[in-house]
Amino acid sequence: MAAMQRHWDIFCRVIDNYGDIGVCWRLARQLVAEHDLAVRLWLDDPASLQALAPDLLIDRPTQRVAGVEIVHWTDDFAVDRVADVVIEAFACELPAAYIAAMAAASPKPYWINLEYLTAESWAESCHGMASPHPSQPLVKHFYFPGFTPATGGLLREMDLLARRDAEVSNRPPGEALEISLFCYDTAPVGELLDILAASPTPVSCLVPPGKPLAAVSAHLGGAGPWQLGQLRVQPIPFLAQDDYDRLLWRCAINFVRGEDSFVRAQWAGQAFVWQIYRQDEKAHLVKLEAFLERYTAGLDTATKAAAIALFRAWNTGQGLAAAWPDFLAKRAQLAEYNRLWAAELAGAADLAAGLVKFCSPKV
Ligand code: TRH
Repeated sequence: MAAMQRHWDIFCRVIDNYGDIGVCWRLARQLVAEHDLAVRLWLDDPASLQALAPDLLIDRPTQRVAGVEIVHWTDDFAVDRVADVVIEAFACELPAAYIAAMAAASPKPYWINLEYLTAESWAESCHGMASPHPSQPLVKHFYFPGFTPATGGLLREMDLLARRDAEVSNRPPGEALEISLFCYDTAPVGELLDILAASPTPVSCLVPPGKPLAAVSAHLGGAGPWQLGQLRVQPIPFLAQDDYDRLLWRCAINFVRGEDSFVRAQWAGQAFVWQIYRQDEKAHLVKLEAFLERYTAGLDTATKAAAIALFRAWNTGQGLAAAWPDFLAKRAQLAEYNRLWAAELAGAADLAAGLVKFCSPKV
């Protein structure tokens, strides 16, 4: 590794939820652990990271966790040094003083805008695109995560699938069908619970705090846990990111949302249902269809129809009761397919490795 690329600054603003920091924290840890880089994570809302990284102390201006230097990004931001690679996560807008310092630096740092994940094909043509700064001698590059080798790939730790397989092979089969429920409060959660409550066999539904638990409480009343016939609905704590992975490996069906949990469910190799982050004018439904087209391309007709129907029902609130029985019946086929899907995706370079390569001096 050339010395000039050792220092990376990642800037992250939390818009809402945990996706922005979820992605940045995962990336930062991986750059340290697998690429031996010195990474600073500038974060405007440390409390949101504490949920995913319980070792973090929210009242510290700066601290080191998992080898990453975490700096509270406040309004009185001052530049001490410019990194060799600067990641602006999700167009969060770097401080003007930092941009000026980048412009004055020699050599100029690599400046990357890390974009949101989409399965739409335009991500391939936009990936890597250069955007010269209007007034400074700087060029920013757009880095698009994605599902094909022509994009920036997906976040995946080097040993992730091996760790998953080792843990799954040691696990005794449980009595109940385990379901994890991470969703927005706009999902048809009440309808799902009613369907599950009619199950003739035991079902355990594990619900993290925040919007998922709020939606469950709104439907069932009280704070839980709840027992409804064969259905047990169990509130669980918000888990550290690595423990959340283990939960996804363990559950037979994972409801996930947004960006990062959606990707983790794909690595988990279990059946999953994705609730996409809502956008104005239903733009998210176009993204959903783009993913469904890519993801279900290798499925047999019946399993494909079952997956598509459930994803659409979960995202539109229409048709859940009709879609659920087929999805449930196909969950073993979906799990098997998802393991192959994960293995195929893992054949491409992971996002962190791709970024390191992208930001290496071209000789
Ligand atoms: O929280 P999200 O809804 O984040 C969203 C999306 O990223 C969306 O695209 C973005 O625009 C918006 O935020 C601002 O869902 P996501 O992306 O799955 O992020 C959740 C993170 O929380 C992910 O890193 C997994 C982690 N997590 C845990 O670490 N432990 C837990 O117990 C749970 C439930 C999640």
